[in-house]
Amino acid sequence: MRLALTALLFTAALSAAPDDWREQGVLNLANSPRARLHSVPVRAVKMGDGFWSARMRTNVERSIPTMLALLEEHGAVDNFRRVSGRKQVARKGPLYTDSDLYKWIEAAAFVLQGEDRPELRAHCDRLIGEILAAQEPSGYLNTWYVGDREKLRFTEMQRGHELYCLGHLLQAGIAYWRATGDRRLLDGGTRFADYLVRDFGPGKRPLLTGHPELELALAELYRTTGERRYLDLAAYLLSGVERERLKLSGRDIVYLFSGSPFTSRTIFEGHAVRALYAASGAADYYLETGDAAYWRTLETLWQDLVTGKMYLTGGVGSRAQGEAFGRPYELPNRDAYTESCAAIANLMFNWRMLAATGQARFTGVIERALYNGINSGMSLDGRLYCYRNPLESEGERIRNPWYETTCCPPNLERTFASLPGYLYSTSAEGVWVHLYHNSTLDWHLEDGTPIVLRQTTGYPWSGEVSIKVNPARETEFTVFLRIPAWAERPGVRVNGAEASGNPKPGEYLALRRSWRRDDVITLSLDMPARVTVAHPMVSENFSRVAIERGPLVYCLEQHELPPGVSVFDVSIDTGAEGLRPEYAPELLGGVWTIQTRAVTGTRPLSGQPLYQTQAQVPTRTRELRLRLIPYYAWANRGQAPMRVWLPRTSRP
Ligand code: FUB
Ligand code: ZN
Repeated sequence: MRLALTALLFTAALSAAPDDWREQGVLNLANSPRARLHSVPVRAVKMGDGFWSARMRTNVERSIPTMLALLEEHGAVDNFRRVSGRKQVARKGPLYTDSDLYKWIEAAAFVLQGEDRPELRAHCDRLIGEILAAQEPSGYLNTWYVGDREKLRFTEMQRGHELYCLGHLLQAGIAYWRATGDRRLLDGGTRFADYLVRDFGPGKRPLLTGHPELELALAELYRTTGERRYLDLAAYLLSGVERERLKLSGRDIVYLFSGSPFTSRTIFEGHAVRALYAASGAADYYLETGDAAYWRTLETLWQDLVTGKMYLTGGVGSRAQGEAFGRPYELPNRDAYTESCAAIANLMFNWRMLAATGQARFTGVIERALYNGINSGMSLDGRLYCYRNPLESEGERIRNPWYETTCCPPNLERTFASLPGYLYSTSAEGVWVHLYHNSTLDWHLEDGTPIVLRQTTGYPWSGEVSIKVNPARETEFTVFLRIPAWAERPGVRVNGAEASGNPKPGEYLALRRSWRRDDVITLSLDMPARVTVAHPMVSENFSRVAIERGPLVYCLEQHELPPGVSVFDVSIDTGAEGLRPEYAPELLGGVWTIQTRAVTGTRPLSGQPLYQTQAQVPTRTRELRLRLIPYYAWANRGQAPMRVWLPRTSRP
């Protein structure tokens, strides 16, 4: 009764405020009972010049337009025209191509949430028309299960992707509504969701997300409409109650990360993207319900992830076989699967965990994945994409404009386009600063007081951050400032005086006071290059080191070595003066490199036997100087061997 009343009030509030679409962020957590933090709208954050705005400009000017041309060329739009009868063509591509177009629209929608781009909007409007023209009166919409394949609908749920595509349709529809107030695509997706609610579930036909994704989309649809039935459908999918009706085997259950109660899970296993999308949906469910069993599972899984299954880059998925998680500490570098979508899913999962708690350990993972394992996924010119993001390479081709399974490129595009929505949050106590970048937040505190936060920084190259706090009137509230876990001696000052409270690495510093116009917070993060070692059970990295600086992981690319010297025969000298950050304005769009001394053998690798006695190993080495580049920027000067984890010289 109480729930029904809440839902009623929520719906009423929505219909009373038709402009709500302008207020909603990456997630609309405004009414989520277990969300401590609430997203701010993407449009409330204007990015200033800097690291991410350069990337975002390339995204909107190159990646998004070229990807639309490729989607057209490969038939992703024609597949809809074929179903609507607008074009007589064969269906092209694998059975999940609809989702690629939906993700592209979502990317465009995030751009439109921040700025007017009439041409981009016109493309979206045209595509929405094409998509909706293919929708059946029942609400069903999928370009694969038509014609001869119609009889297979909802019979191939392990592999079918019907629900995965619907999840992306809903997310695109919601993002486009939040961009423009235009509900057409959202209403189309909702019609399909209603079709499911009507015909599937306990006592009706069974349903399973062979590829989780619909769960999180349904939670967001609930947040958008206030209609409880969508959250209930997500709960049903997460409950795994249908495993017997669908005769699922243990292998399916592991691989799909669905088909058993989410709350029975104790480890991340199986297909990495599926598992992390499922966990994201489960976190959404927790944010709406506070179900303690869900929270216990989410915590257990998070620990499993960060203690043994996540790469230094924030990438996940160790095995090509099944695109799957491996055992704990199974983190091969060259064979790392680390799909771009999996790193993005890692961000999505941690964003929800952060919203629930306000704990910086989740933001640390977000930042790690974003700057490294996600960022590496798109070339600097915005036209090529990585599907895999390994930490070592012999120089094989890694970046392509298009993949037969092209899930990653539009996923990267929607992530970059939505970035302003990840910098700040609000809570009942005040405002949170998660990520550092030149930007202006123009929003309000949760008591309604308008506030502008102006952030100035050279992050991630420099650790100096200044934030001007401008509430419309003097108001007491807290500014939560994230102190990255790697920061050794963080300094925080307010109006020039040392801030009260102890800034602890890996936590948020709560700065509570009566804030007045033009109060200034300064944050100083020392950013030396640092030497990172892996747990001894990560056998590949035994007696190797990786170099990091600030949020960035570094690597050695063959281009940095003289002829005849291989990245596989270099040990670096990490001694006190061994690592020197240096700015290279002409390199890779302008990056800070790490200069280091190193040693290499004097015999070419190709002439060396597979095995030899220790005594036969030549002892002569030669010294060289080299520079490491940020990992995200590798494979932008043509293909070349690359290594993140490097042997360290034993030379004194
Ligand atoms: O199955 C659709 C997409 O293809 C998944 O999200 C990716 O991991 C890849 O398997
Ligand atoms: Zn992908």
